[in-house]
Amino acid sequence: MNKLITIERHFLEQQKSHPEATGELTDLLNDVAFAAKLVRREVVRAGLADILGMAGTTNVQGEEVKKLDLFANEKIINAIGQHGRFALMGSEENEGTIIPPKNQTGRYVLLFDPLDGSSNIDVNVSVGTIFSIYRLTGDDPSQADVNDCLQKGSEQVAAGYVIYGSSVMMVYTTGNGVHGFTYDPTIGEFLLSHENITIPEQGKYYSINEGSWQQLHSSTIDYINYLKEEDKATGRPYSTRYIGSLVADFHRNLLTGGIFIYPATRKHPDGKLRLMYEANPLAFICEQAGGRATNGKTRIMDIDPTELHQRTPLYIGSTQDVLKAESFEH
Ligand code: P6P
Repeated sequence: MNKLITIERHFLEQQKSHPEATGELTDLLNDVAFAAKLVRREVVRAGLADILGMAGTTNVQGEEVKKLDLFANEKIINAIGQHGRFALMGSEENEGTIIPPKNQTGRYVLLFDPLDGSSNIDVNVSVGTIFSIYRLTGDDPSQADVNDCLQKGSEQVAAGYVIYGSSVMMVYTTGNGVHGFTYDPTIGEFLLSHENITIPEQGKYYSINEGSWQQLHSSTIDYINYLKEEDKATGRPYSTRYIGSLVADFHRNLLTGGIFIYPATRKHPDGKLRLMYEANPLAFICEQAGGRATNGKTRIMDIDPTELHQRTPLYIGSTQDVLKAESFEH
């Protein structure tokens, strides 16, 4: 029988393992969980609420913005910004940094992708919210600027994601392991369902868009062909699993083992995925679960950021699988 532990209770328990904690991070995480409940409410009824379809605008990525992207972005900014705990925010949907509605008083920075994989919303495929939290680099919140958003992933104090799927789950880490919570709509709470998630050392799934075959570099093609060869001793051939929704693909591989790759391609020479609010938070979670995350050569969380929306190739998942993939890249 699962102990009925809410995510708020779990945040508090985690705080107790940090004697120096002031409780501020706990408050931030509670704000994020609350925002997740607001987004969930709309996502799960998207087909009914006439909020499907293009909002007719495009985001900084030049991608069509669906109404739910816009909604999720606004909800997160307002639901979290109103308490003044964050001095600054950065979102996939906003070109520049966001100063929360309340004046800059908090000592933290929130970077997030409000609704990743949103192109899947209309066909009822899982989508997700990804978040990453840093401390300000200086002491004066009113002086916070974009440089506070450009810290290495290794400086994150917390990271997580919400997956809006067959059930809605929130998964997070503060550096003390990875913990998953399943939303119970009958009580409106995220309840602990996956304590101390660890990723298998090696998996049997690989996730890559094989439709980009013509754009892949030969080293990536060689690795994928290696995975397709028959060799029981090394658990091959692997099975391919690619949903086209990063959070959904990552979450499956986190629980079952495997590797997700969005490599450098001819169309995306720096990869497609974003370092600050996609690769870094998932890398923090993956490493805390015992996995590995690199750009094919360098640890994701060691990359020195230069731009808020910069892209990176991403090899993430079971340690043995990522190491094997890297061996083809050298
Ligand atoms: P492709 C969704 O648009 C997304 O940002 C990620 O969620 C997903 O992993 C990736 O792009 C899919 O990209 O080029 O395979 O369609």
